[in-house]
Amino acid sequence: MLTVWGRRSSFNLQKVMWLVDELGVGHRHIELGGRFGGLDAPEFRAMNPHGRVPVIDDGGTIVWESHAILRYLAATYGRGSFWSDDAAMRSQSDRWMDWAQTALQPDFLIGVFWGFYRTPEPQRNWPAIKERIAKTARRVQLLDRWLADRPFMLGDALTLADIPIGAHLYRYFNLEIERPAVPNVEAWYRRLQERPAYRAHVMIPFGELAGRLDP
Ligand SMILES: N[C@@H](CCC(=O)N[C@@H](CS)C(=O)NCC(=O)O)C(=O)O
Repeated sequence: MLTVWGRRSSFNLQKVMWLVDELGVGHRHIELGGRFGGLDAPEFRAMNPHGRVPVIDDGGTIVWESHAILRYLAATYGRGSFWSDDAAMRSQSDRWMDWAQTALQPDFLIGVFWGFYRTPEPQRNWPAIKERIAKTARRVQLLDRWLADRPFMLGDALTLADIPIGAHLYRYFNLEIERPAVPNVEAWYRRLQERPAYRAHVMIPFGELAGRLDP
């Protein structure tokens, strides 16, 4: 039996739960971290020395780091759909997953979501926030060009390439910030919202995180 630990409000947990649901893997989910605590418990630290969520235990195989978990789940339960044995094919998802974590995430999730939404108003650094909003806009415009002739990131079907970027969209489109017109990204976001797994695990209202710099 697969067990997944992490609070439902965690962006990194949401990606994992979205894929678990897309794959239809039976599982048990345990809320942990944030107001649920438990990150410093010795038994949790024994699984993840960093004390962070998400973590999975799949019949004794323990994995932490959300993208490592996505790849493990895809390779184990999604061969032929979310996982290819061909390295060149896999690299197509890999590059967008890595781009999401190393480029989009610092600009949007850290710079805008944390810098603006999660920071109490008196502490906000507006020049830095504005710069990150503008950088995020340029990244989303690049996505808009990429998505001009494909319904999902790699073509006709949802793949791992959609998950980390797609998980950002709910927050991006629900913050009170300036956004450029990005019709192709908006159409992709609508397609993701048609998926029950996306609605169940990514479209989680995040009001409890407003103005809170603690996890
Ligand atoms: N790079 C890690 C980041 C893990 C991480 O920072 N998780 C956050 C939640 S999104 C966390 O555990 N925060 C502490 C808490 O929830 O109490 C990953 O992708 O899994």
